[in-house]
Amino acid sequence: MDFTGIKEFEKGVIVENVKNFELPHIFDCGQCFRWNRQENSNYIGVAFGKVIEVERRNDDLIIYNTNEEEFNKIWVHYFDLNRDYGKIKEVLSEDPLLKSSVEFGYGIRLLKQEPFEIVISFIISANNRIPMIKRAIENISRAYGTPVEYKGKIYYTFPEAEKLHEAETEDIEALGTGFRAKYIIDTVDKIYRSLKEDYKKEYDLNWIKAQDDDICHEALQIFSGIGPKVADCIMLFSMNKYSAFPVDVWVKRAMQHFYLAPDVSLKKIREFGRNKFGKLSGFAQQYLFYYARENNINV
Ligand code: 8HG
Repeated sequence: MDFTGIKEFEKGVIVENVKNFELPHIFDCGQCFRWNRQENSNYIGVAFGKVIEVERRNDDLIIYNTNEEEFNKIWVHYFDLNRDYGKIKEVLSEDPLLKSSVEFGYGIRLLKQEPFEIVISFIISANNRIPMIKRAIENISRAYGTPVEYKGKIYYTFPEAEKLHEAETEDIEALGTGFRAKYIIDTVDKIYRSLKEDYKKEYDLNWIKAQDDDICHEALQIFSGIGPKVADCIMLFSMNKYSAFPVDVWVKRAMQHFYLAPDVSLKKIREFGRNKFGKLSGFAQQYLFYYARENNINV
C-alpha cells in the first residue's frame, strides 16, 4: 500500500503520505489520454463518469471534487494505491539496464481504467501520435458523452457503448479517427449487441477481462482494429494483466538501446521482454516507454 490514510475535507480528499506517485510520470507515460496539466501543475482528468483534479502537496495527494466514499469505491483502485511500487521497482532495478528507466520514471503507477474506453482509445492509437489520439478521444466524448461541470468549465465523459452505437462511420471519421472509424463502428457494434439480446461471451469485455493473460490477449484480437500491440495495451491498462508487454516504436528502440535485442519483429521483441520480465513485464514496459519517449532515444 502506497499511502497511510485519507481525510475528507469540503473540496475532496487528502491521501496522506503517498509514495511512488508523481503526477507527470503517471499522466504523461502513455497509458491515458484524458488528463491535462494545468498552469499550477495540477492535473484535471475525466474517468468513471467524473471529473477530478489532483495536486501533490508535500507528502500528500489531494483529490478535488470527490469524497471518501468515491475514493474507496473508485480512486483507490484507479490509482492502484493498494500496490507497493517500491517492491516492484526494487525487483526491476536488479537489472542494471532497467535501473536507469526506473529511476527516471520513479513515480509511475499503472492506472486501472475502464475497458470499453480503453478498447476504443487504443484502436485510435494505432499508427497515431499521442496529441492526435487525445484530440480524437476528446471529440468523441464531446459528441457522445455526458457533460459534467467543474469550476465553471464543461467536461465530457467518455460515452457508453449504447450511446456510441448511434454513430455512423462517417460521424466517427469526422471526429479525427481517420481509417480507424470503421474498426471503431464494428467493435462498438459487437460489444453493444453482446450487452443486449445477442449475448456472446467472446464479445463480452467482462468475460475477456476474467481470462488468464494469454487467453485475454488472444480474445481481444477478435475485434476489428485490435492486433497484438493494441491488445497488450488494453489488457495492461484496463484488465489488470501485468505480463502484457506492448511493443511500439519507443519500446522497440528502448529494447534495442538497452538489451541489443536483435532488430527483428515486434513479436520477437515482445517474447524477449516477457521472458525477461515475467509477471512484471507491463511495469517494465511502462518505465521503458516513458524513458525512451521523454529522452527521445534513438538507436
Ligand atoms: O503506454 C504505451 N506503451 C506502448 N508500448 N505504446 C503506447 C503507449 N501509449 C501509447 O499511446 N502507445 C502507442 O505509442 C500508441 C502510438 O502508436 C504510439 C505513440 O507514441
